[in-house]
Amino acid sequence: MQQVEVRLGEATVAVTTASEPEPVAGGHVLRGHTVAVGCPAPPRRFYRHGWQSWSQTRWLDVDEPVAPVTVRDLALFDDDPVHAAAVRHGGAVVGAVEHEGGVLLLGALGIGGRVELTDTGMAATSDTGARWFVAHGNEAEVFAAYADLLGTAVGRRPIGAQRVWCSWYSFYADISEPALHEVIDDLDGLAFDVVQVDDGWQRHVGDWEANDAFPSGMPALAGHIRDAGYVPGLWLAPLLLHEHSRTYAHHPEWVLRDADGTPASAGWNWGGRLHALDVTHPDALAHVCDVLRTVVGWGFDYLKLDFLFAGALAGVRHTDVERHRAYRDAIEAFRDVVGDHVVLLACGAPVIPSLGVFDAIRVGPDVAEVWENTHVTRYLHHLSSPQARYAVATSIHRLWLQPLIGTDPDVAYFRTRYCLLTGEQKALVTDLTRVCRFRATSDIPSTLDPHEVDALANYLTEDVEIHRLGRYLFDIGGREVDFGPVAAAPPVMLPTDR
Ligand code: 9PG
Repeated sequence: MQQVEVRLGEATVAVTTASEPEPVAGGHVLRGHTVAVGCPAPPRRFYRHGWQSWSQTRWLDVDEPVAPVTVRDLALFDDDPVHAAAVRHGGAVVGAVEHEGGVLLLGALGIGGRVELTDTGMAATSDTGARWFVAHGNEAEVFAAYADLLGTAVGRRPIGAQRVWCSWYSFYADISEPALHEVIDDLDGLAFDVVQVDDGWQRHVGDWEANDAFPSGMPALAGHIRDAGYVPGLWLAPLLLHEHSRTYAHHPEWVLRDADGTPASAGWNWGGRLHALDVTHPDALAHVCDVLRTVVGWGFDYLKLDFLFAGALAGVRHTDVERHRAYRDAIEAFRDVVGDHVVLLACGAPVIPSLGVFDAIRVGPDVAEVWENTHVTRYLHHLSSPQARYAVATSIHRLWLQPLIGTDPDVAYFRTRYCLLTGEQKALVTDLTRVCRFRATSDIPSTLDPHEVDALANYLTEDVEIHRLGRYLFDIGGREVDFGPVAAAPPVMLPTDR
């Protein structure tokens, strides 16, 4: 390790690296499993890049307390559980500090790594690679330069704008063939590209067959969607096995284990414990590839693959590969199986390791028909649970990914019925979807007022130009929209003893 000074634009930055910094477009490349950078002036804010789709991603004040989620099962859905007890602010793969003279960015040119805020700058470690990019200057420029190198190192696969009707935020898991048929009739004339069937069609999480609410079967449903003029889309959580699934009962040897040999927890949902499929086990991988081959064979050309963090949890695997590498190998196999034409949307997914394989990725937690779930944020410190405010805050901080992958901020709401969001809050979420170039809703036209149907119809067909004017300020079709008051405000939490 050596400590050297490197000239980055206008600034001189002290770096700790294993080899001489190598100049590249927009910055320098450092090497080493651990590297560090010193900020030219005291850090004011830290860009915390959440590990997976739902994980909080935000510029935080360096003085904000580190407030871990207080419930272990929730922590599994929150951010990288390996770092849940970290005492410093940190993020996955990339981090940045803002000081009075600009922004200093440090990011891995690979699929893993953690960047932590230090008193004087940032320190980073990685088990998956040893190349880092460091840059200093204007925020937009340093992130664009990083994205470019990251795209070359890991991959890029950006897609055009999407218009999706998704069943989740109206029906939740209570979907059925007749209910979806009714919606499809109801969508008549609305310019969606995709009708995506979400959670609720399967026998169990892990048993990916139609349940009794879909008596005609999934190929018939896909055919019905296609006949109506839409691309059939389907949700599945291919890397999870519910403890009560048949697949888990038959193949307990397929799950990730803790060091003591017990099946590792991948969280709690659907009324039971979840386990993570160990996709380094050749039979487990073959099984999940079969599932994907089958659903594509049914006629679904748009797949929302959810809860993918399960593939990169720490634990004992059949083959001892680093956890992000295990995830990456699996999703590359998924892409090979489904082919190039299928749109793959990642959700609950480690973000950087998904680049180049997925067409789009959820870039924030779930929206909800409430703005803020204050009990969950205040008492449990859980900012990745469904709430519209944090969906806006996290998604808007992930736009630098757009040259590499489609950015899905979750759905917009046009409805007044069954929705507690104010008109202003709904408008901000809708503007977020415009900025993200990913337009989705779960609203059912027959539950909308006539003017709400018009608003939805216009939203799907409008052609607005978008210009970014600042970190949070956008020109959207001639309107100035400021996401700052929502996106920059710290969460409301009770003080912690840390
Ligand atoms: C289906 C949903 C939808 C949604 C996904 C995902 O318990 N939790 O913290 C939790 C977080 C997210 C979540 C569900 C539960 O939502 O993001 O769009 O597909 O699964 O179950």
